[in-house]
Formats: sequence, structure tokens, C-alpha cells
Amino acid sequence: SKTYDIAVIGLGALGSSALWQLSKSGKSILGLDQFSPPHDMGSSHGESRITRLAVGEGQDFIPIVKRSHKIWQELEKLSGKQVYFQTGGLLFDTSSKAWSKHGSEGFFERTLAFAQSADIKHEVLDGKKVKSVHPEFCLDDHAKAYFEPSAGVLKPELAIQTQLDLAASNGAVIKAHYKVIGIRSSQHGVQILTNHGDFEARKVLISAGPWVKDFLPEDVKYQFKICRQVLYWLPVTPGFYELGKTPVFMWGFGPRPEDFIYGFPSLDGQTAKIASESFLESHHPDTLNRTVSENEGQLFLEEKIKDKFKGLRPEIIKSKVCIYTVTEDSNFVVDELPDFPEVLVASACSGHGFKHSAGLGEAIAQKLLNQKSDIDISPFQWK
Ligand code: PYC
Repeated sequence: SKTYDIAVIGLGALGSSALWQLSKSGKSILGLDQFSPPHDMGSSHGESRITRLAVGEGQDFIPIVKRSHKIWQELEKLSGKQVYFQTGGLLFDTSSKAWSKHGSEGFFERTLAFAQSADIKHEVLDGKKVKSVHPEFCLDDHAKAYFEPSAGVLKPELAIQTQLDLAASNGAVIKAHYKVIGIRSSQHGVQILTNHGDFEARKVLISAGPWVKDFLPEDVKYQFKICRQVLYWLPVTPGFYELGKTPVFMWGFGPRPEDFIYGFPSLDGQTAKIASESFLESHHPDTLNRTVSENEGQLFLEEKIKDKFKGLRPEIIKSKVCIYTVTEDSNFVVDELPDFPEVLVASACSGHGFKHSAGLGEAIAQKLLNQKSDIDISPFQWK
């Protein structure tokens, strides 16, 4: 049977990006997904993602997101589809003790320091100034705020679909509803066992999102937590949260990573998406609770939304469960499977990955093709 040069397992944000970049090489490329991507079972759905350049998660990420913005432009030009909407982005820290984003203590100050050192256009504002332009945010006059004009909204499903379409038009073979059951070392490199038969590839990328642990040995598996998240859509009052007026926003309001919400302008003119984050429990994606109870929604409104917004009705129109794969320090992992160098694992975007997926997918493709890359992925080795 045929031996593919490279196979990609999992076609979400990273997998679809890597597949498109790999498909430009003229090599034989195979993409496998257990569902039909873009789908809503992993970490790459829910209509919108934030992108921002001064990423307080760490300086190593800045070249990746900058490169990603270039690639989104290329994708839009090639496809005629708009995946990035520049809205500007606001970051608030209103905690009396300073809020800590998961894995990134001092997130507000780090964002500001990185914006200064990496020459990213920004403004430091107070609550009073923000409210004079954006009365939708109920801030104290002296609240800390940071504004970045180049931040905005990415459309994850459209970006994935478009990258898969371009990969297919370059000759990549995409197989939906193929569940990988296992991988083994073989004469040609890697044997991939699936529910519909086996494949051979010289190299494999595992970009399986929250299913990554199914492929990992015990000695590295423990580094990942699989965390359930809930996205909510709330009704907006006409004239508020309009795309083109309201920026994307992130808001730390207490010391814990869970004391955090982020949100978007309305993309449908009726509702705005707002969500929080949770890192408290770990689950397997096959058994994780994918329904959101009325009680859970009411708690979200009470504990996270109350008194913070104008022009938004405290009511839940729609909700959706999404999954993060998380490391202790929120760092990504891009490294070979221990004792199996033909297999590269790319994972653990820890809830801040989509914005980097275009640049990271390109760097991963370059690594798999033994090409030089401008992006340094060495900080993402196993701990
Ligand atoms: O990376 O911008 C981000 C983000 C906001 C909320 C979750 N992730």
C-alpha cells in the first residue's frame, strides 16, 4: 500500500494549518480526523477567537502571532474569505490583588511590557477614558486598562475549512470520520491504525487536541490537563456591541485564573459571546459533560457577568462546551514522541492557541519537511 510522506492526525486549528502548509511542498500528505472538521467536539469551534499581538503569556509567542497575522492575510487573499476582523482589543485588570491569568502571573504588566519592547502600538487607559468611548463596560474611573488597535476577532471554523480546502486543492488527501486507534513503528516509518483500515507514513504529526493523551506514554501524559470550558451568547440591546465599535475584551476581576471573562462584539447583531475559563478539573474528552445546565448558566451570570456590562441582557440564548488542553505554565508542547522520532506531537495550547495556529502550523510543517524556520519552537519541548 501507499506510504504517505507525512500524515496529520487531528484537523483542528493546528492540524488544518499544518496540513495546508505541508501541502504546499508537493509531497504526499494525509489528514485524518475522527469527526468531520471543522467540528464542535474539540477546541476550535464557537464562532470567534481573540487575536492580539502583545501576548502576556510569554515573549516567545510574539513572533508566532505576528507571523500568523501575515498568514491570515495570505489565506484571505487566496480564498476571498475574511477570517480576521480588526476590532482592537481591551484588557482590564480590576482585581484589588492583581489578577493572574492561568500560567502567567502579572499578565497585565507583562502585556504592557511586551507591547513596549516589541514595538506594538498600544495605549494605557483608565476606566473613565474607556467608558467615555465604550459605555458598555461598567468600570471604576481608576480601573487599569490596556488597548491594542491590531487585536481582533478570528473566525475559527472558517479558517479551518479554508485551510483544509486549500490543502485539498494542493493534493492533500483528507479523510473525515477516521478514528486513529493506535500508531506503531514500521519499516517505512509509522503505521497508523484506524477504524477504517491502516495507513503508512514516513512521519506523523499528532495534533489531536484534547485526545492527545491517548497517544502519550505515562511519563509525559501527566503534564496535560483536559479542561471543560463553556461559551455563552447573551442578547444585546440595539446600538451596543456592534462589530466595528466594540473591541474584543479580556477582563481579570479577582486574583484567580477563574476570575476572568473575555468577550466579543456581536457577530449576528443579536447576541454577544462571553466566556470564562476553568482549570480546576481534568476529564477525558469522550466522557466530558457536553451539556450546560440552566443552573450552570445562572451561576455564570451571577458570579461573572453581574454589574459589569451595559446593553447586555442577563439571559442565556445559547451555550456551548469547548475544551482546553492545558499545561501547568500554559506553555505549548511541540516535540517528538519519546523514543519515536518519526512522530511529532503539537499540543497544549492551553486556551491561547488559535491566534498562533497559522504561524505555528507553518513552523511545524517546516520542521517536518526539514526546512529552516524563522519561528523558534525549541521553547516548546517536553518538560
Ligand atoms: O488567548 O486571547 C486569548 C484568550 C482569551 C480568552 C481565552 N483565550
